[in-house]
Amino acid sequence: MYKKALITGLTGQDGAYLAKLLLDKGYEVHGLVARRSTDTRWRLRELGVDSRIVYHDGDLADASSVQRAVLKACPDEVYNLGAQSFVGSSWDQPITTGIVDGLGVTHMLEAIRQFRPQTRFYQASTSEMFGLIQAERQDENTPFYPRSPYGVAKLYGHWITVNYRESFGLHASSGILFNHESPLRGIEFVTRKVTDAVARIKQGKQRELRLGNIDAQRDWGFAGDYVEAMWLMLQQDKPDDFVIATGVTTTVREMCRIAFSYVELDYQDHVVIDPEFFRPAEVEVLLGNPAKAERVLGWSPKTNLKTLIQSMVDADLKRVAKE
Ligand code: NAP
Ligand code: F7E
Repeated sequence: MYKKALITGLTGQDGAYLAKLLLDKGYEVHGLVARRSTDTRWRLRELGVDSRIVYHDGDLADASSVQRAVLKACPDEVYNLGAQSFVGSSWDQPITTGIVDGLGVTHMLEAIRQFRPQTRFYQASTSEMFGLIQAERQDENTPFYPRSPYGVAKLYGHWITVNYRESFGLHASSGILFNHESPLRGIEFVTRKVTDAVARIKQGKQRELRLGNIDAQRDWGFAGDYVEAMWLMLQQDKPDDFVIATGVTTTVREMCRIAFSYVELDYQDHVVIDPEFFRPAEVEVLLGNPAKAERVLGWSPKTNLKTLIQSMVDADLKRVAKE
């Protein structure tokens, strides 16, 4: 018997990779997709999966649409990836971020509890919940200290997932994922902002790249590897929480060096520090410990940062050349 999955955030980076993974495994894939005035399905087309998905019009802020999607899709598994996911915007839209990234999780958990309690649930939690880090390497037992409205909203989403698991016995798991990137990453995130700029500068279409705090450190992995961990969590007998990371941390500065040097440029000739891109409160360093995921799920990252950034530069070089 094939399984049915419902993905929120289907049109985002992770949604597209996860849809492909599940379709390849023989799942019937449904997506909750919010109406927008512009096309949002380009990532699904890029991976060749857009016509193989059952779409449900809905928004995580609208509990009735979430309920309808669950009732119509009758999913075996729900992956809740929908979110206002850009940390920088969360200071400009703190209320929307709180409703979608926080309350939206409860809308989905309530729909499952009331109408389909056998459904397994995955919550897209984040290393941003660690924020001002309380341990050098963060794992499932590290205390949280979020530093942005995004981190705070996600922390609510995380704890309500734990609470519904403990209160109602739902098979609800939370993946605490560290930064993961790909050629399908949104252009506002720093890796993609850099690889897009490298491609433009190399082709004479841009001269400089304006960045904020390039001394910040992140534990960056490849999104394609990370969606596999999401799926593995829902295949376990017992729901649980897992840190998904590479265990290596790198500065934004070093990531720039990797990207520019790949096309024989020196980042120091092009990067300009601009106060506009500094945050009201910064997460200076993140470094995950994925030992539990390795032990219980048998998961480990397959892609290192250099290979990842070079693949993103390659994709951007091709795209920019066609513009
Ligand atoms: P993304 O590319 O920004 O995608 C976000 C998705 O959420 C998009 O499909 C977006 O739809 C959808 N969405 C936004 N508001 C919505 C609403 N009100 N109702 C329903 N859907 C809505 O994010 P991502 O990188 O794929 O990340 C996936 C999830 O993992 C997010 O929850 C994110 O917070 C979390 N996460 C990401 C990372 C990472 O490094 N990528 C790490 C940890 C956790 P539109 O296309 O219509 O805007
Ligand atoms: O910033 C610094 C910035 O926006 C990374 C989301 O997927 O991962 C992501 O959140 C670092 C920060 O990602 C610029 O200050 C410097 O220290 O690429 P980012 P993020 O904030 O880490 C987590 C795990 C999520 O859950 C989120 O959804 O880079 N930085 N200069 C800059 N960042 C940006 N965006 N732009 C700059 O110009």
